[in-house]
Parts: sequence; C-alpha cells; structure tokens
Amino acid sequence: MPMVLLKCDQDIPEREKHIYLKAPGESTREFLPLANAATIPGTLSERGCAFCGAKLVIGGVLKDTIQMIHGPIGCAYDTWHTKRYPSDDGKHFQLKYVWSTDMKESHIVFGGEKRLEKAMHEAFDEMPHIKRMIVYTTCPTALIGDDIPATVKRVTDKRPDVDIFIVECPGFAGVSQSKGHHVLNIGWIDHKVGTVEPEIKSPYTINFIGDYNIQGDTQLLQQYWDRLGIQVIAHFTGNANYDDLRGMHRAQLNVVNCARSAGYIANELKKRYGIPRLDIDSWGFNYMAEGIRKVCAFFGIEEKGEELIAEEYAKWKPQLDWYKERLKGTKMAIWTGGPRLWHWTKSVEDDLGVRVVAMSSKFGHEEDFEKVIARGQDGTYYIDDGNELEFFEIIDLIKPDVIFTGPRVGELVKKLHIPYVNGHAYHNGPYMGFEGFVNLARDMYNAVHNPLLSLAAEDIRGGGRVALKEAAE
Ligand code: CFM
Repeated sequence: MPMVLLKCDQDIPEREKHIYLKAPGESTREFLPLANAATIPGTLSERGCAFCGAKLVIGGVLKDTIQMIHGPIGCAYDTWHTKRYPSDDGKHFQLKYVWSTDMKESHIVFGGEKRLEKAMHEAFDEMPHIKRMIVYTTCPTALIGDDIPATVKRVTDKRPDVDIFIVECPGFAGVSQSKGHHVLNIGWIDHKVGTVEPEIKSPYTINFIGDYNIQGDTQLLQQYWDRLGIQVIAHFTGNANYDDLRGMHRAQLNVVNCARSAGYIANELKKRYGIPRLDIDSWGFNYMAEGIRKVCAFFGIEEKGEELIAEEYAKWKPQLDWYKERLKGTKMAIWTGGPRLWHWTKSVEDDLGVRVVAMSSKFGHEEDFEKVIARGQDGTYYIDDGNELEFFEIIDLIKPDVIFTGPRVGELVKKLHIPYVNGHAYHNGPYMGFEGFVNLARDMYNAVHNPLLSLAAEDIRGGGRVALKEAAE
C-alpha cells in the first residue's frame, strides 16, 4: 500500500501525495511522500516560517550575540525559553532578552530604518560587553523594503568595534523554516567565514555542525571531544561564540549531525575550503559509538575512541538496559521537524526495543524521507507536513503509547490521555550521547508508566477522543 488518503482528507485529495504507508518489499523511491512543498491552505500546518528557521533554530543560539529582530514584537516571541539552549558560563544573560524594533503601523507607513538604527545603538549601550549582533528582517520590514545594509553601515561607522551579521529572510521567503536554515548557512559562509583566524591547539580539529545545545547536548558531546583530544573550532551553533564561527575554514573535518539545517554550510566548506564532510548520528548508543569510531578513524586515533566507548558503555549501558527491559514493545510516534525521524527510528528500536509506528515531518525534504523510510519499518506511516485532523486519525489507527512531539501537539494529545515527550526542546535532556540517551529512555519510561494514566479509564479515554475530535470538526 503506497500513498494513503486518510478519511479526514477526503475533501482535499492532494494530501494523498504527502502520506505513505510502507509495505513489505516496496521500492521506497517510487513512493516518497511529496515534501518541501507549499502547505495546502486550510490544513492547519504545524510548520514554522522561514524567519523562524534562521532566527530561532540557528542564529538565536549564539551566546555572545544580540539578536535584533526588525519587525513587530510578535515576531520576537520565540527565544531561549521555547527552544531551551543554555550557555555554559552564565555570563550571557542577553540570551534571555528579546530585542525587537517593535514596528507599529505608522512605522510600516513611514519606514523603519531610523527605528532600527536607534534600537541597535540602544542595545549596544545597554549591553556594553556585547560587541556582536545579528539583524533579522521579518515579513513587514522586508515588504516595505527597509535598506538594512545601509542602516547597519551607519551603525558600524559610529562603532568600529562591533561586528554585525544581516539575515534577510522574512517569513514568506520559503514554504517552511527549512528556507531559513538555508539562507543563514549561505549568508554566514559568504560574509563571515574566513574573517577570523582561530587559535589551533590540537593536531585534530573539527567543526561540529548541526547541533544546537538543546538542554546541554553540545556541552555533553564536548566532554567526548575533550577526552579524545579533538579541538572543536566551531559548533554550528550550539553554545557558540560568534567569532568562533568566523574561523570555521580552519577545521580539518566537518562532523555533521543535523544534515537538514546545516548540510548547506558543510557542503560549502567542502567546495570553498576543501574540508571533508562526515555525517554522524548523535542520538543512541549504537549510533554515537559508530560516530566516534568514524571521527577517530579519520584522525587515526581509533584506540582512544575505543577506550572512550568502553568507558561510556560501562557507565551507562546497565541503565539503558534497565529501561529497555521495561520499554520493549512500546509503540512510539515521532512528529518533529524531519531529521529526528531518521536519527531516532533505528536508535530507539535497536537500543530500547521500541516500535516506531508513525512519523510526521514538518519540513523534511525528499532526502530526509529517503533516509527515514530506508531506516524505518514496514507498516509505519510516513507523513509530510501533517495536520491536527490527520494526527487524530493516525492515533485511532495505530494507537501509539507515546508521542515525541512539541508542546503544541503534545498538550493536545495529552487530552486524549496519550503521553507525550518533548521531541524538540526535550523534557529533561540532554538526549545526545550515551548519558543523553539514558535521559531520553527515562523520560519515555516516565511518560509511558505514569501512574496517572492508569486512572484514565478506557471509556473516559474514548469519550475524550470523540469530544476533541468533534471540537476540531
Ligand atoms: Fe535539525 Fe534541530 Fe531537527 Fe531543525 Fe527544528 Fe529542532 Fe526539529 Mo524542532 S535543527 S531539523 S528546525 S534537528 S527546532 S534542534 S527539534 S523541528 S527535527
């Protein structure tokens, strides 16, 4: 059974192209869900906008940088508190600020350049120890055509000690946040890489690309690199300093975790500077060990790698196995952005004995579906840009025990008495690495075995579902 038309989609048959049920022996290639296409109006997409992909996902993570959002204040809502990327030294309190030009109707009519200039000076005056800034345009300020480079130049002329990066990627620039990843990647390599020479302290240097320090992921992995004697020149962009990322051209190897959001810069670094690209998965015991082996093999330090893996297994594997024993056979759905579908499906199945029964990607491209369907099992649903009604129907069809998704969908499924774990910003992370995967297992275990669930009798559950479904219709 290749493409599937759900009952809730009968009035919009175009949705059939976005949902695939993998059947035994079928050629995946032939039935890839249509992806990275414009959302069908009215389908209540879960996607974010292109600006969000640039600001919230990548740029906003930089810890020593003022994030100036040139637009209405609503565009500045999402920041560290929704994405949860800490910084490591507690000095960077500006991460917790929202910087915006707070554009109102009259500024849209008369132009916002003066307002932006004033806001930039105010921000630097307010935070004298911060000398780096990213300026983002949003839909309204892009539409009225404010000249951002000219405005920024006026500011840097007066403040020669500051460095500013411009991201012109308004929300409407693409079909999802994926476009924002792309624009920021290319902008950074075009304008910033190569403008600082990093200090080389080790014979082994990498950039770690596509990891955003969600609840400390970067900091956990950093311990491994330190133990291996590998210098990370730049983390793109978890826990990163702006200037470290300007020195990316000096690494010997680019190690890529999230290929979707940051494969572009890795490819450009290869093209322009000849730095090879090595893709790894950082979630799960098997994958993390494989990743460490690949990186160590590149530098010829295999023994060190094996030592580290053995130490980590001795420390964490017994705990993982304790959870595996209790999670075996759990039916899991993953509804996140895209890459976590292919990063996670095999790792939870191999390491935890979990069965992944449905996956929905907000913005993954075809290549993400190729990877996830190749790694996923027969009888699993693969959905592109899923919407609320589809989620309800899929839940009825497959009855998952736990769903890894964001709080928006998560709070909704909670009302159906199905536990959710925050698949984006995590419940109690980090989730990467060996220790991190034990955290993931623990959060899944706590969700699935939550005693409150047993209080929710099946009939109440059924009733709740019907009521919610009716409300949604
Ligand atoms: Fe990469 Fe990410 Fe993801 Fe992503 Fe995202 Fe994310 Fe995600 Mo949420 S960069 S693509 S745009 S792994 S915020 S940290 S969890 S949807 S699958």
